[in-house]
Amino acid sequence: MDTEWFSNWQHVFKLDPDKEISDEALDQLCMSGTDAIIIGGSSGVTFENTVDLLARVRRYSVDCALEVSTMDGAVPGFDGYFVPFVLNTKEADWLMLKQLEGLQEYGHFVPWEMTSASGYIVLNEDSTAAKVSGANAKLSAQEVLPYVWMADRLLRLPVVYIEYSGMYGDMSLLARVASELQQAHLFYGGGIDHAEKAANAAKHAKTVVVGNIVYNDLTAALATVEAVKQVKQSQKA
Ligand code: 1GP
Repeated sequence: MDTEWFSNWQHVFKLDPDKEISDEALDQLCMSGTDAIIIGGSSGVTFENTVDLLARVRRYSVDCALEVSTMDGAVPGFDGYFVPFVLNTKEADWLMLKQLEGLQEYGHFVPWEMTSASGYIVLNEDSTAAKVSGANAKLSAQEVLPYVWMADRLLRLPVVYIEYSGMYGDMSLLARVASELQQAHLFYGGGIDHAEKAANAAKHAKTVVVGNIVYNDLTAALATVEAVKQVKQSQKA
């Protein structure tokens, strides 16, 4: 059963603290009807740029979560925290050791009830996320499924995140993953630069994450909110 603090999120904008965003653009994103802003990035994340972006998003009532990918960027005051575990990495650092280091240092301060492990399956081998984390991203659908079973059924992680960062993913694979999940909440992110792509992802993922297009085409980014909401509404009917 999906009763986590992020259960109701259908659409999310992911903002990179290492990238510039104007007050006007941020205002439109936070007022767009999206369910949350996730702050996170694969490189250049610091305490300062994370605090700065959090403070700016805090002017709005929208939920704001942190994806904790570096100890430097571990900032208090968010509504929730995702700790990513890259399931298809070859490096123990990204599977568990960095997270463990974080707990050794800050474990006593973790707000556990709003902190969730996020089981990432990184599927775009050219993405920074894949390169930084040493992910074995070239996987067939058949090869992805055991990762999904491990995350969802063995480890019982609350989140499975299908991550194509920078590239629109295989929607038939996403559909297959969705149909296999027994309890985890499915996030999809990657290459959504158009309302239609957002709508297609929303047919399968519980939460659709829109990242980079925010910086390249704000109008297209904003249109994804309504597209996702419409699909979710029709699924309810
Ligand atoms: C990245 O999944 C997110 O972590 C979103 O991907 O930047 O390609 O939209 P994009």
